[in-house]
This record gives sequence, structure tokens and C-alpha cells, in this order.
Amino acid sequence: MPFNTALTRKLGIRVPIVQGGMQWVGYAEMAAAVSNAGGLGIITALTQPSPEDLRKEIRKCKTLTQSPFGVNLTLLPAMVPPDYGAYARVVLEEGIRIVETAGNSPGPIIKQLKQANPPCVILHKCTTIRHAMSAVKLGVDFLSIDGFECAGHVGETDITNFILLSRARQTMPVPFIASGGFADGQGLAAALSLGAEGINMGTRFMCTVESPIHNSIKQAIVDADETDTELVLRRWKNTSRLFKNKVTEQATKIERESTTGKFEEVAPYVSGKRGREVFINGDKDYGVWTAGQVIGLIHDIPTCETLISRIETEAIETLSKATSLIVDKQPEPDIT
Ligand code: FMN
Repeated sequence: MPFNTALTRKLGIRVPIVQGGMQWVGYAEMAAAVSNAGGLGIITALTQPSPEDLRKEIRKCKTLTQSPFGVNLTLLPAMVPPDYGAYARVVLEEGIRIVETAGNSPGPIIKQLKQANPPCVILHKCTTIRHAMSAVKLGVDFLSIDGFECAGHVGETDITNFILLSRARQTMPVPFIASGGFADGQGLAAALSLGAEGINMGTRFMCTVESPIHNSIKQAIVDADETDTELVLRRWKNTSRLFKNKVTEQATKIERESTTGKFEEVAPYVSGKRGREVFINGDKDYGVWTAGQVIGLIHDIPTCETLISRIETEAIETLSKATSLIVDKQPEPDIT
């Protein structure tokens, strides 16, 4: 039974589930598996070393799925920033018309993507209502509201989705999806109840058969519980939620104890290169890697097809059950 929300209609997908951009995970195989299962798969642009490599990855994805898929462009502060404009140009030249944007100052990129004919549908990630409002002014089509539970860049305000989603419903003039902490159909039903048009999942998709990371890391997620993440880099106002391991323990110790407060002291511990190695060598303590509190809800490694159909069924059952709680007449009390 297909869902009918603003998200499914706009993107032409069956189930209102987006696979969020994931550095070193969001390759063509991952995106295609999600899209083939009825959700929206997303290739992560910066996982590709150059815009031309992104072109190849997009072309590969087209051979793996006939269904719509998108590209994530994450704009993060860097000493030598990537040529975002060139990545965006490739996205447009390859006919991609769904883009997930995230990070700082997305104005110029959104403008470039919106000038295409037809213009791109933009899903923009925000962790605060203030940022969401700025994104609305830039003309985004959907806000992807990332609660404090989420994996990766949680922002600095620590507001969880229970508040953020309702604030978005109360104040946002554009539709939104819920991101952070979702793994099952009960979560999807809750997000829809709070006014979202669908959900975005990252960590849950890392832990699927098609996710291109070492099986030991998927097993580490299955074995973990919701307390096994750690917030790192708050001191530098770049807070990231990571899987708690030996390296995050060392990094947070330096963060607490450093007398200089120089980022250089912690930089070797939070290196993205070592994080990438973790996914290849399967050693969960080799470097830092991103995961959300939702690891506590993940107990298996299904295919994307199995996962998405299960979420679909659970959401339908949950929403029907909720409807059945409304009755014509107040029942007799259980306690006599
Ligand atoms: N979000 C981005 O916008 N850009 C990224 O490069 C990115 N990399 C991620 C890498 C990993 C391994 C994970 C788990 C998440 C990443 N995210 C990134 C965040 C996800 O797109 C998504 O917003 C987040 O995972 C939602 O929270 P959840 O993990 O609780 O589902």
C-alpha cells in the first residue's frame, strides 16, 4: 500500500524514507539499494575525490536502479574547501534533480541548483528553527529537521526531535521531514503524527547488507546500546555525535584538559582519513566514526528491501492501531 505524503508525491517514491548523505558510506550501491526498495537513496558527493569521480558514481547508480535517487552536498568549513560549484555542475549535467544540502552558507549552491531547468528539489538539513527559517528564504523545498539524537553534526543547541518537529510544524511554511533517531515503523508513524512528511535515516542504513562497510562495524552497531555515542568538538562549536570508542575517549580527554584550546591538539584524533579506514578494516577503535543514538534500536543487518518493507508494515499497523484507540463510547473502566 503506497504512502501519500508531500514527500512521496514530490520525489515519486513509494515509502516516505530518505537515506541521508553519509561520508564513506553513500556510494552508488547503497543509494541504489534504498531507491530499489522504494525509498530515496542518496549518493554523498564528497565521498568522491573529484567532481568527475562523482559523475562516474552517478552513472554507476543509474545502471543499478531505474528509481529516483539524489546527491548530498555537505558544505563544511575547511582550510582548502572542495570546489562545491563544480560538484553541483556535475549533478546538474547528469540530470539529477534531487539534492540534499547540509552545512554552512548553502545560499550560492542552492541558487545554482535552483537555476537549472527544471530546478532541483532541495532537501536542506537543519538542527535549529533559526537555520530552518534562513533555508526557507533560500527557496528550499523540504527541511530535513535533524534532532539532537542524530548522527554527526548535531549543532550546538541540543534540542531533541520531540520539540524540534513540533516547532517546525507550528512555524515552518514549507514541508519537512524528520531526521535523527529513526529505525522502525513506529518511529515513522510518530514522525507523521508530529507533522513530518517522512523520515531521514543514516545509522540504520549503515547497518544493512548493501551498506559498503566492514561487517564488524555493522556488528558493533548491533551490539551497542543508546548510550554508546559520544559528543566531540563542542569546545570548537563543531559538535559531532560519534560512536564511543578508544579514540573518542582520548579526544574528549584532550578537549576537557587542554590548556591551549588549540584545535591542532585534537585534530589527529578526529581525522576523517582514519575514520574511513575503520569502515574498510573493521577495527572499531582505529579512528572516529559517525553514529547516532539510534544504535540502541538496531538489532539486525537486513537488506534494504527487508528493512523498508518492515518499516512500511509497522508504520501502517501503528497508524491503524492509533485510529482504533478512538471509540464511539467511553468503555467501562477495567478496575471495579
Ligand atoms: N550528513 C551529511 O549531511 N553529510 C555527511 O557527509 C554525513 N555523513 C554521515 C556519515 C555517517 C556514517 C552517518 C551515520 C551519518 C552521516 N550524516 C551526514 C548524517 C546523516 O545524513 C543523517 O542526517 C543522520 O544519520 C540522521 O540521524 P540517524 O543516524 O539517527 O538516522
